[in-house]
Amino acid sequence: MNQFKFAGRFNSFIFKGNNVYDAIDAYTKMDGITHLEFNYPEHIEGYDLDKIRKCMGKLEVNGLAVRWRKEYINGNFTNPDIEIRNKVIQIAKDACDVCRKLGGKVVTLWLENDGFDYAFQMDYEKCWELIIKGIREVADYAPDIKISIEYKPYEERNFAMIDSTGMTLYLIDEVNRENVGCTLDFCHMLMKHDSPSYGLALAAKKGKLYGLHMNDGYGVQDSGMIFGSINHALTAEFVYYLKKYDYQGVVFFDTFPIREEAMPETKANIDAFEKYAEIIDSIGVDTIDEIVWKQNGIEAQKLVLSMLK
Ligand SMILES: [Mn+2]
Repeated sequence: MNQFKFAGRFNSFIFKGNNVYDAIDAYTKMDGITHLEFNYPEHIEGYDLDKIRKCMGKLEVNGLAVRWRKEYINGNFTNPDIEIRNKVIQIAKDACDVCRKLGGKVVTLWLENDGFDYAFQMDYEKCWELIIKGIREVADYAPDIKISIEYKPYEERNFAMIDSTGMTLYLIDEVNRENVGCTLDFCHMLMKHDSPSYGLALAAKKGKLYGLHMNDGYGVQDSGMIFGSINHALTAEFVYYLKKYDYQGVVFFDTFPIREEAMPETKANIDAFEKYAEIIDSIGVDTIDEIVWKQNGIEAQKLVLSMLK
């Protein structure tokens, strides 16, 4: 049985009035959590790296996710203001430096403002090239860091430039750098009506699956619900493919406990993931392979039902 590495979302604690040190402290007390995942700059600025390292204890850092807020709403790599665009790139480079200092390996880029809302608002080819150039600049600056692109189909913009698994893999191909891959967010995939496992398989086959944001939802919005709470069959299939491709990265739970308490909600995610991993192991990847190879809907459904025993 492969041992998965788990990380939780800092903001689950911070949005309830805690600071980063409190959140780290909570994670050190939780069974199952092995890694930390910071937002940059928000979880680093105003904090002391040495104190963070001290608080971490045995926990490791997986990486940082860049957040460009407020002044960046008109675009990240596609920002029409060249000075703001330069700042966007600088923040991503700074994130790589901090990531390395904390022993992390992955910097996640969600291009939340690189999109459009109106017809005639954007020169698509020009902006596509700006994204490619921007990502290359960051990737070449930090060749030892994995630059991982997380797509989301819409929100903050009505249309995101990088809006699907297919577009993400196309982007990775065009960027053409050894250290550029992707992070797949289960809810974002559901929002796009992308099959989560299909995307996982294609990204993993290319060696480009750098990260996971695990959660669940109904597909209309970024629900950020507890892993495995809604889509039983899709979740089980996803864990089967993670085992099949021997995913070695960190499993980060990108869930939003707004009304739930952060600690038991994090535990509920880990418990669910481990339960699914156990179910897949008990049936066996090889046995599931044989069912999948039949390409038969009834056989597939029998397998899903057998998991409820
Ligand atoms: Mn996410």
